[in-house]
Amino acid sequence: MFHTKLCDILGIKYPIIQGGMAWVATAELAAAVSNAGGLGIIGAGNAPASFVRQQIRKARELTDKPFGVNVMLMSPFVEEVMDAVCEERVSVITTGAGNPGKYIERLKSLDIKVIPVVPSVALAKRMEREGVDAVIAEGTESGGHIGELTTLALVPQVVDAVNIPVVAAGGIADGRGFVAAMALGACGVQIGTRFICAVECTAHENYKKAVLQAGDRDSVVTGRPTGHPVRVLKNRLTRQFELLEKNHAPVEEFEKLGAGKLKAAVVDGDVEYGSVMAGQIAGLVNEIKPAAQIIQDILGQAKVVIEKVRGMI
Ligand code: TUI
Repeated sequence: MFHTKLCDILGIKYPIIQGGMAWVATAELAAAVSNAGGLGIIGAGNAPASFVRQQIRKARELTDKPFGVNVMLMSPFVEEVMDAVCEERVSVITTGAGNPGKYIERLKSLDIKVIPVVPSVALAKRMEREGVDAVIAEGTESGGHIGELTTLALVPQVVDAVNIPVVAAGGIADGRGFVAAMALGACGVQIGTRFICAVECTAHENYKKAVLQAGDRDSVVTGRPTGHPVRVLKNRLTRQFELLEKNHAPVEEFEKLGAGKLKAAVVDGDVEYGSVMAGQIAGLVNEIKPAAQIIQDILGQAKVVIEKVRGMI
């Protein structure tokens, strides 16, 4: 059911990639998603290579299925993290927050699949030319660092512009979103926010509760003046960001306020003054359940949705 080209390329059962959320996407979550037939991803975020290496080894103990690492290209440790994923020969690398061009040749020579997140048609085309295996077209509905286009506008335009598989991301958390992504021409989906509320996700319970309680309008985009906008759930920290914006504060002030705040929320559970990154679809996430159940529910709903649409013809 729902076998696509992406499944063949990655050696997975279902075309569902778990978002590589920094601090949230640990070995435990990645292994659970991979064991359930999707592609689990370890989020490297801003962590040093030693942490990423330890997470890869832990994931290998928890699953014999393929899994990947998301390399955040703005990380101060990006070079050593790339060395580590190459040495460890992980199956797949997804990248975020930049252009992975200079790493592609080396990764490909080691037979590591490369799937960058792209926020535009231009970057998708460039990545295809440089030999990546697929792209993730991520809409502005997503949590964390975002581009400007919505998933509904971005995905079909990227699909028409490239000949490699396109994975849709941003605002997808159930079977309706899954089918919508396929209708736009995607070969798979990347799902982040829904997996925050997986049983196996090691994020602090306060973080999970914040996502469970969030409604449709509870996320906001901070840091636009820095050129690196980030979608997070509204709290005391986002009000401080709003003040900086109102006062046209220098970029350094934004950076100072944001430093260490994601870890504070995810690891320490400070959901008032921490950065609670989550997508607009958080309002649809109302239950903590095992990753395998999340995936099976999405696929089951997708089947029902397709039957319903068929009945309209
Ligand atoms: O990367 C993400 N989401 C993230 S990264 C992150 S850590 C962070 N924290 C604070 C500030 C910035 C990062 C939290 N969430 N998603 C994938 C993504 N990639 N979204 C947007 C992009 C992107 C943007 C520009 C990808 C490529 C790009 O290219 C610019 C260029 O150089 O061409």
